[in-house]
Amino acid sequence: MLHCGIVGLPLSGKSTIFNVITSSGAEVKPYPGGKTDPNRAVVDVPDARFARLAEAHKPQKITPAQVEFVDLAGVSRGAGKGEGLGNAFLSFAADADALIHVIRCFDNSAVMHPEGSVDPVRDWEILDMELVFRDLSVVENRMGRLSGKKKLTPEEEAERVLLGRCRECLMEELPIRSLDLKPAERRAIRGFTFLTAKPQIIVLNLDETQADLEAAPNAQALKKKIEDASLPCIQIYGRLEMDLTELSPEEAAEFTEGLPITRPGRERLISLAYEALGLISFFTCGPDEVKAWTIRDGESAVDAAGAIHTDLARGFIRAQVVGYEDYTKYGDSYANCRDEGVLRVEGRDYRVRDGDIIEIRFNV
Ligand SMILES: Nc1nc2c(ncn2[C@@H]2O[C@H](COP(=O)(O)OP(=O)(O)O)[C@@H](O)[C@H]2O)c(=O)[nH]1
Ligand SMILES: [Mg+2]
Repeated sequence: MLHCGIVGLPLSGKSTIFNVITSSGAEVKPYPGGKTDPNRAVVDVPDARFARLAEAHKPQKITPAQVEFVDLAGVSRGAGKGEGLGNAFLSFAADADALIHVIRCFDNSAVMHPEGSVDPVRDWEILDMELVFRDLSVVENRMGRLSGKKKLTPEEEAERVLLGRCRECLMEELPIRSLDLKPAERRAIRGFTFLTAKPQIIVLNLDETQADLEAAPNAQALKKKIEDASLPCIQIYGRLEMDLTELSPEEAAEFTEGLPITRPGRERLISLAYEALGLISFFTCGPDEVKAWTIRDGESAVDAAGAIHTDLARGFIRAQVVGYEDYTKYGDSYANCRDEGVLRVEGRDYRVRDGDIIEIRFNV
């Protein structure tokens, strides 16, 4: 399952956004393992195709794709070096597949700002710097340990060179994400769980009085920053959208008139996280269960089999595949699709497409 950690300065609206994402009653599942943690929630991925397939099959069980969100403690200026980011923060943030960075644009004198004024560009940079400092201290720790050794193994020597590149990048205040690393190099540093190596999604938390970014404080610099950062970025009306979750769609429409809210913030954010991470869904459909599975775009039929069960990858023979459009066009039935000639038999290297309905034939 995809894990997203929500980061940002104190009082930027992290908990508000977390509530927007998780407050839509039906989709929220209790945290697996029985533990309840008010700062963590598992949410169904909204997907109209999946809903339609479930409706057509009426299976005993429906299992949508899910994403976990964690509302992390606020990061203050200086936290990345001085007293540290805190163990709870680090253990969750290090675990995350992506960081959702909430930046305060709303200007409301009733809500204090830790820096004394509202400036989204400054806040954005403060948070990024704290992540850079933390990663830098991890790099220096490890390099210090390596340089204390008399002789390095070839692997350690390669690691030292690679960490040197990471350090150089961080010293320039750039995220490790911006380094052009080979897949093997990425794997080699995975264990350090660098926070600046994680994909980041920017959430600009606006007030209902701010019809667009133009109305945000320091708007011109903010627009430039968004362009330069080239990160996925969305605008959410945190508090307003949280209030909307309690209203009927008709009532909600009244409140959002004139605001660029076409889909609920929850849906937009989850879809964006999927996109930013290069994830796609494929489906398995039957009378027992209709299930959505998450894999990376570019993965093959045998990877898809492995996502279902290691046995299916090990004993993979072939995959029967129909695209979503064809499947629904021909009555949600493999038999019909076969008759119509749209059911394909694919080998292990077939590149799975978003929305494919797949059945794996295997033998173990
Ligand atoms: N006016 C306004 N207030 C907001 C908005 N988002 C959050 N707040 C308020 O700001 C305060 C801090 O929000 P919270 O989500 O707890 O921030 P956190 O510390 O980052 O988790 C709360 O009183 C929220 O009601 C917003 O979009 N507009
Ligand atoms: Mg909070």
